[in-house]
Amino acid sequence: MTDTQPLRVGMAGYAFMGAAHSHAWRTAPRFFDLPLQPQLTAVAGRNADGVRAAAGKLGWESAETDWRRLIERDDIDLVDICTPGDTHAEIAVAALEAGKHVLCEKPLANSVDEAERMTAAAEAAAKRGVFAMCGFSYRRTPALALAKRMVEEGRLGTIRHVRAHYLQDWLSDENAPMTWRLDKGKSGSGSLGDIGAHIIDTAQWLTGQKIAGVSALLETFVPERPLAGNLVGLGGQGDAGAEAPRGAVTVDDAAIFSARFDGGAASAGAVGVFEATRYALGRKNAMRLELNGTKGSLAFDFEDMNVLSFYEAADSPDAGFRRILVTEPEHPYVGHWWPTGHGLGYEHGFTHQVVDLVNALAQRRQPEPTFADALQVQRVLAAVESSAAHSSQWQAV
Ligand code: SOE
Repeated sequence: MTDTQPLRVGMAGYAFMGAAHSHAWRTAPRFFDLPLQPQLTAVAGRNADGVRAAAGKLGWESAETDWRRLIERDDIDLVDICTPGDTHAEIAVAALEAGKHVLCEKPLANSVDEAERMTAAAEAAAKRGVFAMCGFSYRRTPALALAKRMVEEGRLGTIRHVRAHYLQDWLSDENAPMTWRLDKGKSGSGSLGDIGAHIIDTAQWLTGQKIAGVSALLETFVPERPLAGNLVGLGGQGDAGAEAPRGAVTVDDAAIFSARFDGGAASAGAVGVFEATRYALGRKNAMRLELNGTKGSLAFDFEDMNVLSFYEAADSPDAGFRRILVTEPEHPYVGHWWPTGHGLGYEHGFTHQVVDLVNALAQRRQPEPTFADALQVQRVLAAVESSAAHSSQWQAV
């Protein structure tokens, strides 16, 4: 450990994302030379026993039962928001106005209005050297960071097609119990905002183009689900059984939409097809992206996350797609970990997110994605919902 200046972190929430972020705060300084030393100062959660247990298990120095304590305490420099979307705006705006940096999980908010307020607070705070970032961590998956590098180098030429699917299956069983992710008041939307937000952000980031309009449909296959006692994680605690009382699902189970991109710096905008679902039986976390350009194509599947497939028109006709194993020291982030071929996992994207955030803060530079980037994603989510509510009519973003 070096004696660099501390970055004292207060985290709100301690479930799946809280565990992933805690791992990242603990691990980043052990594999990367950081200009600031993250300290896990406090974790906040409403349940006193639960948050104290989480502090011990996840390595936090203290526990608070109210997120407002993270704002009040003068020994916290950054608030990390790992709670459901209905609390993001209140916590982020309060933290920024109190002069604390913010890392906020995706999606940024549960509405465009909230996202706009958060972005305004972030832009005002940035003028005071206080910065905010949204946690679209897939940008820090080495294979996707390599894809971004290749697109920027022009290896694909002009992007014509974006094909983006995020396939999970944890709701395929109609008796899988209710969870906060199925309650619009808590989560804002279902598959659309939870996993659709990832493919929207990643597609816009990779192409350098923004989605300008969509035509969409949303589907809720199972309108009611068993209420179970201990609702945590993705699908609650096991199958509550068909006889349990059932509650209304108020969000989408699946989102499907076509999109037109604005072209960014390129001449003509790309066109895209997007799908996000929790019913793709057998697909566990298959975030799949394919870009087709005039000079090449790239393909990625998170279920094979150390590989990037690349097709180059200049290759010989029988070359086909190359399978790039993204584990070489010259690949993004990889050289800090294991020897070539050993591979990285889901959690490494969160650690790389901390590394890039800490480096930006030390250089007093705006980290990315910004809240404005995340607001653009929120606008696409809203356009999808609007189109789906009006017979899939074309909806400008
Ligand atoms: C559930 O769909 C989930 O945990 C998302 O909420 C995360 O953002 C994604 O990284 C994995 O799947």
